[in-house]
Amino acid sequence: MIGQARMLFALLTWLCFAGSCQSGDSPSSSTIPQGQMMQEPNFLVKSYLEAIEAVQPSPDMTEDNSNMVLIKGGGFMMGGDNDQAREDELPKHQVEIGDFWMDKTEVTNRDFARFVEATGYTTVADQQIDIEELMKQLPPGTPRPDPSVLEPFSLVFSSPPEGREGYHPGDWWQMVKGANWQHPEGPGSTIEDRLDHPVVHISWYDALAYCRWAGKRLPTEAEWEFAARGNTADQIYPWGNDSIDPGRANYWQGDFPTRLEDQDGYSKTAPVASFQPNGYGLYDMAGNVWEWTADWYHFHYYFQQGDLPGPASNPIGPETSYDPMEPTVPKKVIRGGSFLCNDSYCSGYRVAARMKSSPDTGMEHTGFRCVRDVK
Ligand SMILES: [Ca+2]
Ligand SMILES: [Ca+2]
Repeated sequence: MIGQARMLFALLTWLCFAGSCQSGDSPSSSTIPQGQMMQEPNFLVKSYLEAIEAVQPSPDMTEDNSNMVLIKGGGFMMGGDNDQAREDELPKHQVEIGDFWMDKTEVTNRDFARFVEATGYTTVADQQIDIEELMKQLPPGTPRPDPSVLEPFSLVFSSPPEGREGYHPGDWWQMVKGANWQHPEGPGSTIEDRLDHPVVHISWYDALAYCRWAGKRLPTEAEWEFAARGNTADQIYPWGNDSIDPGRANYWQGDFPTRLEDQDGYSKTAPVASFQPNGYGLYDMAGNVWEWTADWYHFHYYFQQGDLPGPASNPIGPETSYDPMEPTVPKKVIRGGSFLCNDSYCSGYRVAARMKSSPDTGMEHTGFRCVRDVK
């Protein structure tokens, strides 16, 4: 199964490498705000954008701020606060943010089920790739892939055996056919007892579609960090500078990725708002699931921002994406860490910590929350 999935990845990566989803800077769709979409999407991305366009905003949702917090804007220093800061979190630089509303919690399975029921939306992880369309995109003579390669799948965490050195993400991410938001661990698993948990296996496009239905949008990376800081300055976590402990957030205790001690009571997702909120009343800004932001990820973005003569005002991220670890794959920024983070591995629950993921990728530890402009 892994080999088949890798073949599919190779095909899709070729599409990107051939220029169909990387390079350029003009938006291809009114759905995607300026700066958030690259030109000439491939046939898969076009279909995702069309599905978003087809979503009609819900009149009930667009007037409802009941699960949201009004964040009063201001200036802040964006970027790493301690010696765990990685190169892409530096330099720390001035940013000014306007007022906005933000969801108090990550979007839950219950929320997402309402959206799917109202709109009939199908997530990326649920979709079968059209082999005829795929073949049209590939160079003449490309061998026709086995149809089983194109069956829907998503990435599910599984601890590798203990006792080895040098684990790699490929050792703990399994490509599971039939894994999606309704079946987080694959066929046979269910969300029936997890309706108040964050929805997972959500691609960036799926998150955008939900936000559109709710009359909201995804936060920019700067808005997300401003909100996570909870009206404090230069502190490492949403709660301040005290080290993380199992009473603070849903994260990984033990040795990642092989030994989970589970002191916080949750081996995977927790119900949203199971831990104390930050100073703005926002829950799970550290841990539980990673959260999509609107912005492209670029390794050097903060260097550019640090060179500006004054504060960046409501920045919307770079116009292109660059991850030196996978230079041919455009990625969006995700924030806040997940139930898989601990200090020895990613410390993603720091308010300044940045991570990235391909916008068409659903994973078991990634969800989102939305924001809304102040009228
Ligand atoms: Ca946990
Ligand atoms: Ca979170």
